[in-house]
Amino acid sequence: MERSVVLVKPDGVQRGLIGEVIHRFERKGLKLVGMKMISLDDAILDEWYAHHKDKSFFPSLKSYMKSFPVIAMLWEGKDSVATIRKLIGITKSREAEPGTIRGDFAMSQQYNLIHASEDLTVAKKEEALIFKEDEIFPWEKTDTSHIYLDEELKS
Ligand code: 3AN
Repeated sequence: MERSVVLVKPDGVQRGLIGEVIHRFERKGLKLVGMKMISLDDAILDEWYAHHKDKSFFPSLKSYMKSFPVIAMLWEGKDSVATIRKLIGITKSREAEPGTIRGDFAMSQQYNLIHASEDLTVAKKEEALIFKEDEIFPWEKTDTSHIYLDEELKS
């Protein structure tokens, strides 16, 4: 099963949307296998947003991400990386589809509430940056057979 890293960013924490995010992912059938509040620092952010380091918004993005703590979560599920990207919506929140988290709750391109790993390679890198091995919990979710067909679990 894939694991995806999700951050409720400083604006999501300030706006009281931590529970809303968890609620949506839980109802979808995803499994929460790690969660903590952390303050991001330059070392993590330079690595995290390395692909944006030459963009004009990079300094502002970094100071925003450091401004308040974030909630980091690890969500597990079949094809969870792509599925979660659909649930969060596109970067420019005011144009994000209604029904997505950004589409329903945000207006900004920078203050867009939530981060989710872009692909599986990035997800693995982000997981290693944030979570120690003993912070990841491979618990058994007993309703799994009601969420997936047996064949889906095998493939
Ligand atoms: P996403 O979070 O949708 O994967 P990325 O990876 O393109 O988007 O950008 C990372 C973060 O950088 C965004 N979540 C947003 O906070 C910020 N960002 C992206 N584009 C801009 C922009 N044009 N102006 C300001 N901030 C931006």
